[in-house]
Formats: sequence, structure tokens, C-alpha cells
Amino acid sequence: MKTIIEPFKIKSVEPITMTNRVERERFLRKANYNLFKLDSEHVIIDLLTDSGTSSMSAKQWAAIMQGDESYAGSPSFHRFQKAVQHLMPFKHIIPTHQGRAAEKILFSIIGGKGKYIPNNTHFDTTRANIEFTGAIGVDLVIEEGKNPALEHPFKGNINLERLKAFIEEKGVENIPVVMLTVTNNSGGGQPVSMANIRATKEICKQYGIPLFIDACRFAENAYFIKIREEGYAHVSIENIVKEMFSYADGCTMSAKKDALVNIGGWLAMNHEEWAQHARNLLILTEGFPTYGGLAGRDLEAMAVGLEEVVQEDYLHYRITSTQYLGNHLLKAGIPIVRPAGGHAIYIDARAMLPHIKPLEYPGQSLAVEMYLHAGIRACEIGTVMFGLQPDGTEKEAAMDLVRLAIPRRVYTQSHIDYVIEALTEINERKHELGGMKITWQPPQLRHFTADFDFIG
Ligand code: P61
Repeated sequence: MKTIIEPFKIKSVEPITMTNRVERERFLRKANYNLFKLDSEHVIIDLLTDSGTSSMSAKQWAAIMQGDESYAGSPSFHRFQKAVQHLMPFKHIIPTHQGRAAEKILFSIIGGKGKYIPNNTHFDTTRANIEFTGAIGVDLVIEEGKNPALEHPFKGNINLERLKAFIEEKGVENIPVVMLTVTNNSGGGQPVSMANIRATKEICKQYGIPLFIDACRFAENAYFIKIREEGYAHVSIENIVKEMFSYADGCTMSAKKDALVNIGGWLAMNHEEWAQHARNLLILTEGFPTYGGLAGRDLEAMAVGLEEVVQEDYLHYRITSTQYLGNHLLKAGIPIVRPAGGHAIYIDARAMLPHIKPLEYPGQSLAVEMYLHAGIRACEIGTVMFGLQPDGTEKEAAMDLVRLAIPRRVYTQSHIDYVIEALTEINERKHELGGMKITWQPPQLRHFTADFDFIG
């Protein structure tokens, strides 16, 4: 059969409130044109993020009832630890309430002034947590990964030559870890190949630097390896995942993505001393090491989510349905980051709206119009998110993208068809869209709370 169907039936539904343009203009003006400040009841299709927005399965809800809420030594922790170690066999598994808590703890231990952390591309919370300690996050993605229109099977790969040169230049003693983000969210949800992970590990080994994986979308990355990398077509997803992590010395994880839950995360590693230190910090801000800021039931849901996310039928549907959206937007003449990412389609707003200068936020302008036109909420990933420099100045980001992130197991094909229709209509009158300005902003992670207005 050519038709790809959602490999699940719907048992419980959540109504969507329909709104009209006049109402949406009012809601958005009240939110100062910041989509993060809208009430979600006023959104028809919410593509702001794939993080924490998954539908849980009947089996996950059933597991929730088995949650043991003991402060220490809960069996739920042991089930969670076993599920993580089955795929990612690290010695120490430290639960956290979400990904950034794992980042905060890790970089509090290994960061600090004078240190550098290379990555393919740091996600904004990772970069913020690194910079908060005085260290510097460095992005070394391959050149192909910076060109939205260029097709390449593994645009998330790190540039191995540049990584080596960077370690030589800054000195091994100043680089506590090398990181790889799979898939590379800020670079378009693009995968990293097994060959690249293996070669990164070789370089790390040569210099004695640990390799950490930002594992948020590890299963989607593994599926791309299976379908795109030679030699993996007949390897199971589980075994691909195990091989990916066999090259790493630790990972940070936001379980809100590929553990199919609404909250959760972990920090994992083999390093004894760091783990000891991490558990002490965990107790300070998150909780005891067998719950880490979560409820026992959350640990149960993660354990089941990890079993479900590596199922091939699920991943086939997941990746193919994201590609479906991407292909239709391309057909409508809308420039997107190519090829389609795993969890999201990224519209190249700078290419779509060349009449809006990067410092007038073409991505924000498009995201605002998507909401006004059809009640669709998306996320700017561009100059608004990355343009503010630590010294308070502003410069244009490498790309101005609008991300349509697809929540896992939530929307059907007709929801996606609605998004395609809306964007096609906006594209036909894109010259009417104007630039935007920021009227207020905080010093860090400004996209969450900044206020905007139209220019003119
Ligand atoms: C997202 F606008 N991602 O993509 P936490 N690493 C990676 C992530 O994608 C990630 C985290 C670490 C989000 C949520 C989000 O400014 C924003 O569990 C590759 O969210 O702490 C999160 O994991 C952090 C969206 C986060 C944002 C920050 O939508």
C-alpha cells in the first residue's frame, strides 16, 4: 500500500476551539505579537514545539498507575533506569525534570570561564547553560548544514577537520567535552550519520576528551541512519541506537521528545566523579537521585515510551508524515530546509520574504501571519532566537527559519492538509507581509518573553 496511515487508533480526544481572524488579531495584539504568550485554547493547530506535546499511549497511561511515589528507592526508578540502559548503556542514569536541568547540572560541573564546548549546533538552552557558567559554546556543523536549499543525507554532521583544528587551537585542557546533537534541531532537524559519530569518537579518543550526545531525538536519528546510510537497512532500530550510544561517554536527554512523554529527562554518563558531583547538585535543585524532580509515575511513562519510540512502524509513519508536509510546501513554491527534518519542517523565511531584512525578523513576520490567517502557531528559529549577543548588541542569525514542529501522535493528515492550504494562500500574497521590531526584551532567551510590533 502506498498510503501511509497513522499506526494507531484514537481512544481519547481533545476538542479544538475554532476562532476567526478578527478574534485572533485581538488575541495576538494582547500577546504583543509573541506567539509564546498566546493562550493555547486560542490556537487551532499548535506546531510551536514537538517537546512535551506527544500523545501518550494506553500502555503509558496504564503504567502511570503503577508509579511508586516513594521518596527513595522507588521501583519506578529501577524500571526507568533499565529502559534507558537497554538502549544507552551508561553506568550512571540521573533523572531530571527536563533536558535543560541535565544541561545545567552538567555544565555547572565541567563549564566555567576559559572552557569551550564544541557541538554540531548547540540548541539555545544548551548554549545558554554553557554561557551562564562563563564557558563558550561553539557550532561546528558541516558547511552543507548551513545551506537550507542544499540536499545532503546527513546535514547534522559535525565538521571533523574543523573539530580537530579547534581542539589543537584551544588546547585539550580547555575542552571538557565534545557534543553531538541528534538530530540537529537548530540546523533543521537534520540527522548525524553513524560514520560521523564514530569518527567524532575517534578524534575525542585521540585527545582524551569525552563525547556527550544531546539525545533528544535519538530514535528519529536512528531511523534516518537505517534508511540513508549504507549497511544499516537490515539493522534493527534498537541495534542502531545501541551502536550510536556505544561511541558516547554520556548524554543529556529531554524525554519530552523521543521518550514520548509530557515531562522528563536525564543526564547519563560513565564518569564516576562527575556523576557523584551531578547527584549532589541534583539533590540541591531537582530532588533525590531516584526521582530527580519527577513523580514516580513520570518515570514509568518514560520507560514505556522508550519501548514504543524505537518501533519501526511508528518511526516510518513519523518520518514519512513530516516529509509529506515538506513535499507539499515545496510543490507550492515555499522554500524549506531540505531535506525534510525528522520532527519538523523549517520554512526558509529569509528566502521566502527577501523584502524583509533579517534584523526586521522575517521569521517572526511569517509566524505571526500564519496565526492570524489560520490559527496555526509556529516558532521562529532565527534572528529573534539567536540574534542577541552576550554584550547586548544584535546581529543577524545564520538563517531565518520558521519551524513547524509536529507533535508526536497528535495530528492527523487532515490537520496537516489544513496547514498546507494556509501556507499556500499566504505564499500567494507574501509581498503584503512587513517587517517587525522588538519593543521590549529580557537579557537572555528573549524569544520567550519579548514584545513585538509591526514596523510602520
Ligand atoms: C524544542 F523555543 N527543545 O525544540 P527541555 N536540546 C535540544 C532540544 O531540542 C531541547 C533541549 C535540549 C525544544 C523546547 C524548547 O527556546 C526553547 O526539555 C536539541 O526543553 O529543557 C528542547 O530540553 C532542552 C523550545 C526549548 C524553545 C527552548 O521545541
